[in-house]
Amino acid sequence: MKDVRLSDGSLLALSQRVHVMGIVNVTPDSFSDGGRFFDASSAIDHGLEMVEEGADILDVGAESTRPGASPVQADEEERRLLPVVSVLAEKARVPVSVDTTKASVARAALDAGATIVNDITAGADPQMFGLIAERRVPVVLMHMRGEPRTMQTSVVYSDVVAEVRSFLEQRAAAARAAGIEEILIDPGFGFGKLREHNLVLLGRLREFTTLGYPVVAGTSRKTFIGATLGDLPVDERLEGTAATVSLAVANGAAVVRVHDVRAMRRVVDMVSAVMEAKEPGAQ
Ligand code: HH2
Repeated sequence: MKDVRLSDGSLLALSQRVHVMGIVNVTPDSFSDGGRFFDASSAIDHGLEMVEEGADILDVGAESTRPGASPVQADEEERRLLPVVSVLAEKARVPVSVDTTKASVARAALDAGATIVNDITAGADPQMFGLIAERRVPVVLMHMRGEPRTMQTSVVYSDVVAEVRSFLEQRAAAARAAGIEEILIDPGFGFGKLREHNLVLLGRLREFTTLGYPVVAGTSRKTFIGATLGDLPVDERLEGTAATVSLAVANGAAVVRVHDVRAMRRVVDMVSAVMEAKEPGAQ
């Protein structure tokens, strides 16, 4: 696993350990922690607490992407994001990524101190790749079918792993052609995928690592977990999330994007220890 270089020359040491990306939602309608961290100071406190709990990256987002969510205007997104990004960038001791699909919002967040862009549309905004290349920051490219409002309505794949993989390969090539050097890829659990598609993607996550980019897995508290365990509500998906995070790490994920940092840090470290284990005395 190669490390990812940030624009200040520091590294995301993915070769050293699987990174836990803590989710900071500054949205009134987020699917999993809807509105709890909507005001800036609670979002900041929540982010700082996640660093204490072992987060390696904080991912700050202000537009809910849950199925059926409505889009947020750029000025509103910035109004929510920037106060949180600027304080966390100063105080958090870990890199802050901005979860946005808009280049103008990404630019403002980078100016406020974010050092990674997490784009669930993999650069659909025509200005996005140019901005990221110019600022020399890493990007997370995610696969999504359709757009959040409509994504669960037409979900047909003939081979979900091959199709998602080939999309990410193409977007990564486009990002490189635009001059972006540090790229992470993400199959986009829950984004335009049926429950079974998500399960297959998780079971075969290893196949994405052969593209040569670090793989990000964002399964935390998602609907396919609730559905698999008998319609469990979002606040009862911790064990299911732990199972998916374990499998993601066992199948080669370099970064897991999670809400429950304390618990998932332990899950990640436990699975990593097993994967690295050598018999005492063995060569
Ligand atoms: N999932 C969500 C948002 N951003 N980014 C990446 N790279 N991968 C993901 O799987 C991913 C993502 C949705 O989760 P959440 O942020 O909890 O909810 P909401 O979109 O309602 O804010």
